[in-house]
Amino acid sequence: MAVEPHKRCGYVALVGRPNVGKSSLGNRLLQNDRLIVSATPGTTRDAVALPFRFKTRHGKQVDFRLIDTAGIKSQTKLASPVEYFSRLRSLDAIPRANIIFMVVDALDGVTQQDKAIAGEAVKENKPIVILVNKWDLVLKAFKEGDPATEMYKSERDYREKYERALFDRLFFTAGSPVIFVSAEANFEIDRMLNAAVKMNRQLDRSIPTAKLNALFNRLTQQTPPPIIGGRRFKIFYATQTGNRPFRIRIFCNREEKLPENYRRFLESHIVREFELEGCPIVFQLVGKEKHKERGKGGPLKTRPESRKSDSASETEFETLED
Ligand SMILES: Nc1nc2c(ncn2[C@@H]2O[C@H](COP(=O)(O)OP(=O)(O)OP(=O)(O)O)[C@@H](O)[C@H]2O)c(=O)[nH]1
Ligand SMILES: [Mg+2]
Repeated sequence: MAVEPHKRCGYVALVGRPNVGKSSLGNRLLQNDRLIVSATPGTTRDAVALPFRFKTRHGKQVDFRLIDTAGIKSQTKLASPVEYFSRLRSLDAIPRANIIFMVVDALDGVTQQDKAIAGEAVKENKPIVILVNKWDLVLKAFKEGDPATEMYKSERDYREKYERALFDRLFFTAGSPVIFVSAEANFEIDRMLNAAVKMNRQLDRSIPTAKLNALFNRLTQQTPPPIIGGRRFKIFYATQTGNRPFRIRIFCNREEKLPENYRRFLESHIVREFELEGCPIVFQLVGKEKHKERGKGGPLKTRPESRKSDSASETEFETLED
């Protein structure tokens, strides 16, 4: 079957600190040298969307739009108005994207600034794939017996410790997939895209209500929510109300009494149970009073969701038949 040339596609944004290799990875994805790469941090100034097509391992073709962004510096380290506007454009790319490729450096580990950048994507309820770039430098260090590698048994040990430290720092992401890549060595580039395609499929999943409630029953029995102000948070019933981001409405006793760490606990278990790695879940809590009002036909007020809904959600990825 002929491939339709102008199908709409999904936006994937490469975000991260300056110099971590976003544009280099972008060039690998685009299979050309269109994006400027340089050892000087702050090379990319703008956030431009560029189309490219990827053939999955199942032979399907998927159209993407890649947004390469300027490295995001801490606000206190901005040296000029140009840097200020570059930073703004990078942050603006986050709500526009369907999926965030968050790039971190394999040698530096996850820094405070990485944490802040991931926080921006989480604030927008965006699904995140974490790319640990410059993996070739780690392999080289081990090969050459670099003294910095002495505290690790092997590359594998380094990788495991890196991943553990990463989740420690980025504990607030919803179990994002982590891929160790190298733009320089063209290593695992297809895996990045397969992860994005998979995530895009996951984002359209329906969570079966019966299974969701069974999970909540099990979780609240095994690990009851903490008692706050003399009363325990109680879940009566939960149901999915939307996708991109996943929205789950929870009918409960007191909507203001769900502590953040318990919210994360519920989110991480839903993500694990329904294989939604990296996809944030937004809970809309409906307390008993509101629940009653609703029964009377009153307004159903929910918790504020993300600042914007997934702006690109109508332009889903399109899978084109060969
Ligand atoms: N060894 C190694 N070097 C890399 C890799 N990826 C990028 N680099 C180098 O890292 C430097 C920065 O690369 P860029 O792609 O410009 O990084 P960036 O994140 O786009 O940087 P900004 O646009 O300044 O934010 C360049 O010198 C690249 O050659 C990699 O996988 N391995
Ligand atoms: Mg760049």
